[in-house]
Amino acid sequence: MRALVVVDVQNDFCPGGALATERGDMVAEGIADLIRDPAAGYGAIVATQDWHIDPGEHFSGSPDFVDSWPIHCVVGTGGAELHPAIKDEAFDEIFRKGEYSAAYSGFEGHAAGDETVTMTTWLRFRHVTDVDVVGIATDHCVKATVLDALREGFGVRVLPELCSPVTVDTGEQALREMESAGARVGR
Ligand code: VGL
Ligand code: ZN
Repeated sequence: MRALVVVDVQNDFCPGGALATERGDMVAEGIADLIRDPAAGYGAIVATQDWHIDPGEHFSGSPDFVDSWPIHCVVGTGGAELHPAIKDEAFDEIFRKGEYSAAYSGFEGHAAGDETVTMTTWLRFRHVTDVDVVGIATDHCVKATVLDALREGFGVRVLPELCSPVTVDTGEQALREMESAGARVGR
């Protein structure tokens, strides 16, 4: 059984947002098409949200855009909401991460519907063996989520046309890292 994992497709990571990535809107529209495609054949479709309250040094007034960032995805703000193209989709679950410290991987999060449930537990309970990972940012949260999924023993594909990087170079580098770790890049 294969699941689709939609990583951090939130307004702050899209054009007009606090930490915008160039391809954000395109990727959101493409993911919406995939979710609505009955031929895609996913047994489950989940999303993650970067979900900050007071994440310490993850926020900085002088960010380096590697380990520190402008204020983004603050709980209760529009920037933390899912992109309009996907916000009304019926995700089977949403996993939120990063309340009080940086958390790049969706596997560090917990289910919106039950704080005690992690993504690993949730996916295994539903007999998910394989995941397709898409979303934002290729070079940060997508990469971290893919690497954790591999460590947890899932078969992993990352769909690069449905991912948006912070920078093109670090995005390409991240895809190579995911591939060397055992992910398939593309279908
Ligand atoms: C992310 C930077 C800071 C991400 C989250 O979702 O890739 N990037 N927080
Ligand atoms: Zn963040």
